[in-house]
Amino acid sequence: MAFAAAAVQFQLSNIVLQRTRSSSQLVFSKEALKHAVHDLPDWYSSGCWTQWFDRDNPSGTGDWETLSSLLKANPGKICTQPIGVEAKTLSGLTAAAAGDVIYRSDTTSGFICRNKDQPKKKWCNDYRVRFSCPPSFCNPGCWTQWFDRDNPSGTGDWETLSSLLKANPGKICTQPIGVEAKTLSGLTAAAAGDVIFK
Ligand SMILES: [Ca+2]
Ligand SMILES: [Ca+2]
Repeated sequence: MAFAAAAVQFQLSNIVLQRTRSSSQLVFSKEALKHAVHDLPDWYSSGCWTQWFDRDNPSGTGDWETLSSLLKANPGKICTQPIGVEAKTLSGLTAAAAGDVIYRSDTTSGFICRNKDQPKKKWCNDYRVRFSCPPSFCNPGCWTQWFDRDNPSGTGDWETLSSLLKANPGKICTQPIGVEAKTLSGLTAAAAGDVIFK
């Protein structure tokens, strides 16, 4: 979490810096920055954290919790392009608190602590890692196939969710987040000139 927030903060200060250098006055309004900072928690919380992973022990050359090996060992459980990474010792300490020198801790490598980097020939602690992932990974959406169960010959064309669910068990989620309707020829209701009841 700290990692992603720091990255954004860095980006924001970069923009300000660029503006200051290229012109004599700060073009960015205080209001815009306030909004950017205000929106940050929402933007951030729209992602999600994976579970914690601990695949290696420091007994070899170090504790290698690399993204590539974790992805291979846990298909579908980690996004391929995380937006943040967090590592803690099994007892819950950050690397800084544990006093370890960390070789890598980023969203492309994952986390690596090498024994040879540690002072006084001590080993790395044993770490577990987790990644934060973008909303597209956390809440994957999808469209069902198209359904056409009724004809307008009776009182109209009734493609109700309840009857479609009954006729197609397992093919539609019970609480869809969207619905789309088109005529069999592919027109929207507006284009077809129909008045829709619901
Ligand atoms: Ca480990
Ligand atoms: Ca129909």
